[in-house]
Amino acid sequence: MKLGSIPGGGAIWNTIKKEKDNMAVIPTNNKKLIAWVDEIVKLCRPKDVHWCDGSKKEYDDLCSQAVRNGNFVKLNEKKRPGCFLVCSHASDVARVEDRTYICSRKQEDAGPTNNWADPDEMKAKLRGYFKGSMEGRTLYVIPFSMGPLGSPVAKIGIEITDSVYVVVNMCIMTRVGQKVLDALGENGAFIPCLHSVGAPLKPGEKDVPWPCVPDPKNKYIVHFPDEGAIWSFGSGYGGNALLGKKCLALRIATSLAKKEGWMAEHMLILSLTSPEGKKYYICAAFPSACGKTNLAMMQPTLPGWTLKCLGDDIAWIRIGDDGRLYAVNPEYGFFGVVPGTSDESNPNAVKTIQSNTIFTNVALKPDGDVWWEDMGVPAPDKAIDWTGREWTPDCGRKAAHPNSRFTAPAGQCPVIDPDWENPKGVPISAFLFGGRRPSTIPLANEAFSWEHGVFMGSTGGSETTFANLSQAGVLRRDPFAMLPFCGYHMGDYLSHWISMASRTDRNKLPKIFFVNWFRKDTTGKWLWPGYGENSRVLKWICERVEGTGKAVKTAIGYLPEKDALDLKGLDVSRTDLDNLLSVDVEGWKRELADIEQFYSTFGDKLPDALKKELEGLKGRLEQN
Ligand code: O2Y
Ligand code: MN
Repeated sequence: MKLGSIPGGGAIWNTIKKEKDNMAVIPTNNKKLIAWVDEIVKLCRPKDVHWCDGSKKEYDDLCSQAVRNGNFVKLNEKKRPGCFLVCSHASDVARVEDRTYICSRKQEDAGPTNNWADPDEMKAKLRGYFKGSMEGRTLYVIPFSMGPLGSPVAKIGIEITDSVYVVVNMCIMTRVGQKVLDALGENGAFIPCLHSVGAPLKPGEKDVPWPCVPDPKNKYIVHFPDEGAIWSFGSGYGGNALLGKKCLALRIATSLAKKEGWMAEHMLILSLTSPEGKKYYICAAFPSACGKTNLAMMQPTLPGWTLKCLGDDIAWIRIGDDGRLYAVNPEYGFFGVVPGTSDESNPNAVKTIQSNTIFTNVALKPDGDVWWEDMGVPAPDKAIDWTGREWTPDCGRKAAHPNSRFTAPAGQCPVIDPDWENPKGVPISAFLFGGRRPSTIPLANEAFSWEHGVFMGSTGGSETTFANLSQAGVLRRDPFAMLPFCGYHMGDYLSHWISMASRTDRNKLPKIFFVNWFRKDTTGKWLWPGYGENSRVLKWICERVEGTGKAVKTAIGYLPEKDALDLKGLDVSRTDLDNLLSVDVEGWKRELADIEQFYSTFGDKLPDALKKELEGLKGRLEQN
């Protein structure tokens, strides 16, 4: 819904609040919202204002406009119906953790793992950046809901942005439009999310394909957890700009969840149904580059088992009336890494992104379709790479950026679970933690107790690969895969996890497991085939939930007995299985020292329960 041009390049917002010929009324009577939009219009001085109604027509019109302006490329309608390619500026290709701030009133509330600045000083500084930042552009107001509308767990956000790319991506990733304003009503509360690419246009100036602030020092992704607000400036990419995702559904949500007694987690949600028809819901947290989206929609190789997907990135978890934990995916789409997506790694993602998908930073083929590395189909003889240059297979450059993305509606996933929009959520049977660990960590390991499971989650992490950092083989601990996404002190976050056992009947809590698909032998060969074969480990986990799976009690947890995994039809040698399922005592002693060092980061905020778990593990290993 367009509200016409603001006279004088954005001078008086009040004038457009009045009903005029060919000018619509503001589609809400929420006073706080109207006042906030008013304030931002005065600050950013856009040329006009558009309230998003979330309709298909609006989406189509915005995409067509972006094609005409040279921001989007329409893909071949026969090969990828309803799909577009967008290529970003070379300086704007990923989340920027070093420019991400948690501006709590007290610095100690942000903790040692977040950047912090005083909220008033940060606001004053950012006001300077936002002043006039939307000149020559349209200001879009995006009303969105994280979580199914009307669900008691849903949170309403309003994103103001000057980026058409952000609007259409938000329309895929969240529930957008008039229905959200209707749910908000006159007095409802919302989380204000302010975003600008920071590239005002002078009168007559031609726009660039991807407006942003190229200098990384002038990008800011800022959270104000005490008031519940987000301000993002200078980047148009992914987690920096689609503010419902990492900023609201994780950083702001973690701080709300702590106050309100629930959990906002960086977790996929899947369901697994046994051949007998028993259904289990599992939530899993892995650091990036561990195949989370692949696991979320995996095709089990085990006959008779069915896996369905409820979400691939974020889970909001609450205690239900029956005392069990229930998970809801607050998102509405997938924003997945493209390179490596193939029929082998993720056949269901390949089908999901066949239509109505926005591709960012992949290569364009002469036939109007897209291509990326490890797509499982031969490289084209020539293409236009993500930087807009001519590309050939022997040119020495990658055609797609390693962090290139697809944005696709979750409802298009062929294995979407029928309950993925259930407003109550689904009852969780098991939590899985994992990481990319070539040595020491076994294929699967069940915690002795809730506290031991929290210990496992808190010590999770991955060894870096050349793909994600220039230095390979360095272990980065990332508790619960939440280090970049927790909106408060990580030590308090660990205490919050521990506290869940006293908020409900601990026997009703999910069992906790640590898995590691990435174990290698001394020659560097993978010991486990991964992908659909991971269903064999998930089957054992379901059996443990039932109390039937066979396990041996060890110093580090319950490991599957050697014949406990269903390995029918799989060629894994006895030696490899021994390596995958035994305790490497010396490796674990080194692990202990590293965990102790890592835990010192949290100082006196480290919960006693975790100190006790560390001591317990030490004692058990000494007995070996
Ligand atoms: O680089 C970005 O902006 C995307 S980051 C992202 C996107 C989808 C799911 N998870 C992540 C992540 O960094 O965990
Ligand atoms: Mn993620």
